[in-house]
This record gives sequence, structure tokens and C-alpha cells, in this order.
Amino acid sequence: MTAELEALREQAEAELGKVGTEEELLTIRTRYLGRKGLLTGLLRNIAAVSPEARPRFGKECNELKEILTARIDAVLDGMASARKAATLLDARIDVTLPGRGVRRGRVHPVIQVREEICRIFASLGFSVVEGPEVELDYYNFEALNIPKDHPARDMQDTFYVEDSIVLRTHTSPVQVRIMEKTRPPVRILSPGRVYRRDSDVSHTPMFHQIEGLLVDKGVTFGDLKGVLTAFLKQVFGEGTALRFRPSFFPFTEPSAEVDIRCVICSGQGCRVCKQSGWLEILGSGMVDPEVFKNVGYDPEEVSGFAFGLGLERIAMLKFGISDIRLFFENDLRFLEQF
Ligand code: 2U9
Repeated sequence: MTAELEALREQAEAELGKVGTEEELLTIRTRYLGRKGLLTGLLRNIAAVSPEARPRFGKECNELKEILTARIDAVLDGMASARKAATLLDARIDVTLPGRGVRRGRVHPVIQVREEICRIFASLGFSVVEGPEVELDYYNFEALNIPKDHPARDMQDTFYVEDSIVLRTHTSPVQVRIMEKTRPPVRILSPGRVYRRDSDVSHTPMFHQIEGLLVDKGVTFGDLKGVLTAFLKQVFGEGTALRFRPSFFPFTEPSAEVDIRCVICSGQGCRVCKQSGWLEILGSGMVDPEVFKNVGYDPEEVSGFAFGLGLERIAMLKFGISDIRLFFENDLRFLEQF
């Protein structure tokens, strides 16, 4: 190699030996190998070399270019490996540390009660049915014999979507729809969300109901009493005292509300039972003949009973909760207790 090239090589080697950053390295590469670099300049000036020395000079220039390119690439590779090693070291995980625990979810108390009730009625031969929450006025009111001037139909009490479309105020329309499509016998349970314009410690605009319906030949009020007694004793305990109190609903005749002995004071009288010693648990009755006519059943041929209950109310009594709104705040400190 000519002395000139040898000097250039030594100078480059010295600079590469001292290089600290990738940026400096790229600057060196440009200085020697770039379009206006030192080595490129020598090659461009090949005309100044004597014709006989030219081929050797050209060859050596190219050799030096290859040597420097390889050296620079090697230093670049070294820098990239060092960077990768530093990143890995930085992100290292201590596998001996204890893991973060996964918090287990649980079933909402209202849904726990829904599942318990569905299980009890399933064992009595009822099947669970569901239907739309946005419902026609016809199915929610008309077919259930709820008269035009009934307060439930007022804008004050019901959420109207349109003139003849409401958010269902009970799950009874599901049962009307089933009866329209099927012949008796019918044994169904309809759980679901319902909506009423009401809000205080014991009412929320949305709450959950379960309604049941049994229709067959020869069904009596005795069947209603037997089934509801068996059900309530399973939920509140075999020793629970019950009473059937006459009531009125447009869709049942006769109608009865069922009370259980107060679970808080055992009948002594307290704030929860308003000193009466009894708690209202559900409404029930023999299906009104008008309802049967609306779905094409002959009330001379079949009879049936129906009942309805609010799930939040049952859950409040079961778990001793005094404000219904707690169910819907999704505060884990509350929900984790059930
Ligand atoms: C059909 C015919 C009759 C369902 C019934 C009640 C009585 C009742 C309330 C309890 C508390 C609603 O959630 S609540 O406010 N329900 O008192 N429900 S009889 O009667 C029916 C259902 C369907 C076809």
C-alpha cells in the first residue's frame, strides 16, 4: 500500500479506536467514504498518479475502502449489540417476586336471588322465558286488562318511547306473548328488568321482577297457595309463617298478596315491617277470564294462577339492605359482601 494510503488507514483506525457514539461513527464514515470523503477524493484524483502506478493505486484504494467499510460495520454492530444488552438488562423481570393476585368476581346479589328462585320453580316444572324490554302498549297493558284510565298507564308512571310503545312495567307481557303462541298447559317463569317512573330508598326506575304463570284444566286457588307456600318456605326457611291477604290486580281475580312473618323482628314489630310484624313478599291471583279471552284461551275450559315479585325487595330482606340504590352503584365494597 502506498505511504499515502497507509497514512490514511492509520488515521482512520486511530479515529475508530476512539469513537464513542453512533453519531460520531457516522461522521467518520462520511469523512472517509462519503461522496466528498478523503478516500473518494484520492480515487477521483487518480489522473495525478503516473500511468504505470495507476492500476495498483486503484486496486489499493478499493482494498482500503473495503477494509474501512468492514471496520465501520463491525463497530456499528458492536454498538447495536451493546444497546440491545442494555435494554434487556433494563427490562429484566424478577421472576422470584410474588405475582399480582387476580380479583375474583362474584354474582350480583339480585342475580343470586333470581337464580335461586328460578332453580326452585324449575324443580316444580316451570320453564324460564324471556321477552322484549321495549314493549307495545297492547302487551304491557291492554291484553292484561289494564284499563285506559289506570294510573299505571299515565306518563307520570310509565316511560313512553312512542304513543303506543313503552318500557315494560312488568314481565307479564312475556307471558301474554307465550300464551298467544302455545296451547295450555303452560308453566312458565319470566324474570327480567322492568321500568317505572319512581325513585326513592325502596324504588329505582329500573328493577328486576320474576313472574310466574300456570294454566291448565282445573287449576284452583288451592294450587296457588300450595305452590307459593312451598316456594316461600324454600327461600325463607321451612318455619316461615305466611298469610294470604285479599288484594286487587286488573289481571287476576280473585287476587291475594302474600306476606311472611317479619324476618327482622320475628313478628314483634319493627321499622322494616312498619310495626305490623309482616312483610309483603309477592302479589298473586287467579288469571282474570278477560286475559284468557285476549289470548284465545277459553276461560270455561282452563284456569290458572299467576304471581309476581320484585327481586330487589327479596334481596333487601334476605341480606338486610335498607337502601335499594346500593344495588346499582357498583361499589365493590358493597358487592363483595354477598
Ligand atoms: C298474566 C296474567 C297475570 C302477575 C302478577 C302480581 C300479581 C304482582 C307485583 C309484585 C311486586 C309487581 O314487582 S312488583 O311491584 N306483582 O303483585 N303480578 S299477579 O300476573 C299475571 C301475569 C301474567 C298473563
